[in-house]
Amino acid sequence: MSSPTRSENADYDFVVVSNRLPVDRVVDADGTASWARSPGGLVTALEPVMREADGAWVGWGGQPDLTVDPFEYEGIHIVPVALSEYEIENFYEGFSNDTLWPLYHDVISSPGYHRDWWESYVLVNQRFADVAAAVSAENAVVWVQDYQLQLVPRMLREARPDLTIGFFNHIPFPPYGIYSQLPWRTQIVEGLLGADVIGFQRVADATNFTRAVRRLTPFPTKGTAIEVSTPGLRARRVIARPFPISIDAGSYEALAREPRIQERAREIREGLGNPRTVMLGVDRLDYTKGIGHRLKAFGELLAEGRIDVEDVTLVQVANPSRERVAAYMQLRDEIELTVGRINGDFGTISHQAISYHHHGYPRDEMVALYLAADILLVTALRDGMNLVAKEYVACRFDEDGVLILSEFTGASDELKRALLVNPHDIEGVKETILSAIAMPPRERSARMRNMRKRVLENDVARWSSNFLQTLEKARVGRYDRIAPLELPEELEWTVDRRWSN
Ligand code: GDG
Repeated sequence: MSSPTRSENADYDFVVVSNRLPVDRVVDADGTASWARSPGGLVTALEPVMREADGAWVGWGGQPDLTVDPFEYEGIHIVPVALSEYEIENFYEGFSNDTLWPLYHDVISSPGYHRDWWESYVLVNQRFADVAAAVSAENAVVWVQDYQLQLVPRMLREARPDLTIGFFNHIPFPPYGIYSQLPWRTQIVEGLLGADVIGFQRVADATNFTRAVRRLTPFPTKGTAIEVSTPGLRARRVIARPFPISIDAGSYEALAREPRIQERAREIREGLGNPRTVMLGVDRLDYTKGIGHRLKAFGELLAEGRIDVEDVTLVQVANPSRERVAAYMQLRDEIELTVGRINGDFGTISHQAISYHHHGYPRDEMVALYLAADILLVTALRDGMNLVAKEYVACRFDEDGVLILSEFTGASDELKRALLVNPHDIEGVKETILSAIAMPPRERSARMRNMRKRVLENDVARWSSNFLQTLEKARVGRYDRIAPLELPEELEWTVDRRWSN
């Protein structure tokens, strides 16, 4: 185990810490193990920064008891952290995915509060902090990612006060009335306050957090600034503000422009029996995504004869997720029962109502699906951002396609020309689906053009550079001289200019 202080070979000036590494351990049929790059947006966003800064990435390799020495992968220094089977059950599936995830998503599912899960969360966070402390050079910048590691900023600051520490929360931060259920609510807030800059997806997440700080700590807050004074440590100004994440929009558009992908999109439509309208849903199979609400609206439209199965097909990709957590097993059963019923009731020999896929696809196929879809349906009940919505927009270089987007996603703050829906309002969702089907081409393209401008301008490279520039200002101590900003009601797309503190 690494020591909690700086080790002899601590020589990375930039360190990213996330639960999962940017590479996955893959084992061939003959038992040979190797590493493959995981396709996530975070990797794409941080890769150029990592290379330039000669950075290290600290994270878990995705399998139990994987004790592997640090290694280099395509120019990135990978520093694996081992998790035991017990820790995967208690820290990861338990506290992260069955306590924090439902609590932070409006308690859509009931969070479990178990002291042994919490103990495991503390221990594992300490391990990540120890490893990060050991590999960080003097005065390094460390960027911690997401809700699994909220105690790491404080643990790291205690071990290494010289570091500049950033934290980004990919999921929502709940209102205090919900957050206050958490028996360990004060420890989590104190853990996060170890960072210099705490980033959230939406304005509402940042204001929820500062409100929790006011209720649970003696630290004064003003707009984006929190004045933290801890006995024995220098008083610091912590900045908590939104940095809405995005995608590598250019690479999605480039793929969509490839003739082979467009050909594949045509094949997909043909395979569906060339319906007039193809609607698409792409989600991890998660109760936050509102897949059931979408199916209900679609099923009712078919039952009422307001759409015809010959004309409209819904393609639903439900990527398997957290399959050992009980709430996810139950959700899968519910969704698949509903899909089966709708297909049984309305399908014909030549036309299925719902083309349902419980597996993941390669990115090429995803882009072909985006191109094949006249309408993308995003009906999340709560979602930090929702990258799928942005990917659809980035792919539609033809300026066609209609985005139906839940107002409970972070993306709805920026994509105002989507058809915004409240997914709980089933009649509203049904009406919106009908308007999307009937929308004239001119209106489709005007809306899509507007959304494309935002997604292409505010891409993920811009997101990471905005965050890191803010962190750099914290590093050189400039915050002490910068007046805190007031948080607006909601985020405008010009966020980057207005928030350039
Ligand atoms: C969390 C927050 C926030 C899905 N199926 C396939 C596939 N995907 C890709 C999508 C997209 C990603 O997975 C899903 O991202 P989302 O943002 O939609 O949702 P979460 O997984 O819940 O992500 C969320 C995000 O973090 C980032 O901060 O936006 O709010 O919950 O990129 O394309 N990719 C491939 N095959 C699939 O079958 N290749």
